Amino acid sequence: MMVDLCKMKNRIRIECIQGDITNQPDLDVVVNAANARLMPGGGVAGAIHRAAGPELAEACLPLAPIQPGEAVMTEGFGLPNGHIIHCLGPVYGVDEPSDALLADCYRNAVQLADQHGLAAIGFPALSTGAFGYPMEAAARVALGTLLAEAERLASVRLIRFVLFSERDRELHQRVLDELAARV
Ligand code: AR6
Repeated sequence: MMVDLCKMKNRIRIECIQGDITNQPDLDVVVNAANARLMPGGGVAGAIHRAAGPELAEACLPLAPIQPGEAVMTEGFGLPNGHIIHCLGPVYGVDEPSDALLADCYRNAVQLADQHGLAAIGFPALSTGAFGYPMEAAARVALGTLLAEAERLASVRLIRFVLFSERDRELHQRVLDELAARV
């Protein structure tokens, strides 16, 4: 049932689904779990560059390198979305403080989307793959940051977490339910 899958905050819907970040055609922008050079890699970055095509790497060249916590935007090229926001998450236990840097990613990405007048944004679980961030700790930082940020957004109306496994989706939904009940 729809109402079980989302939380409304300041008329913003936050939802957690299981799926592939490269296959979300109803979103204006998807977020890439990038590397500092903004080049193709494994995981999300590999999938996004494959789906977007080689023009994406060309468009990224003048924007790189980026720092942990930073977010930059390109167009979507072959992706079904108009835009891609590239975030460099912290390498867990290396880029410190990891929680503040991960929060910066989510805050900077959603603000960038809002500044460009976009309404619907999709996030993967940044830093939880190759960069080693424990999933539940990352979910608490991500969802806590976005719930706090929701008050300040003017154009963003939908925030979708796209988790690769059903287990990760359930974990994010549980954390979202818990955090949203407190605010
Ligand atoms: N859609 C949604 N989620 C996905 C997808 C997908 N298509 N593919 C993987 N995930 P990662 P990071 C999940 O490693 O930890 C790259 O090589 C995955 O299960 O993509 O920020 C870059 O080049 C995990 O939970 O991102 C960087 O060097 C989450 O997305 C580095 O990895 C993030 O996994 C970035 O590492």
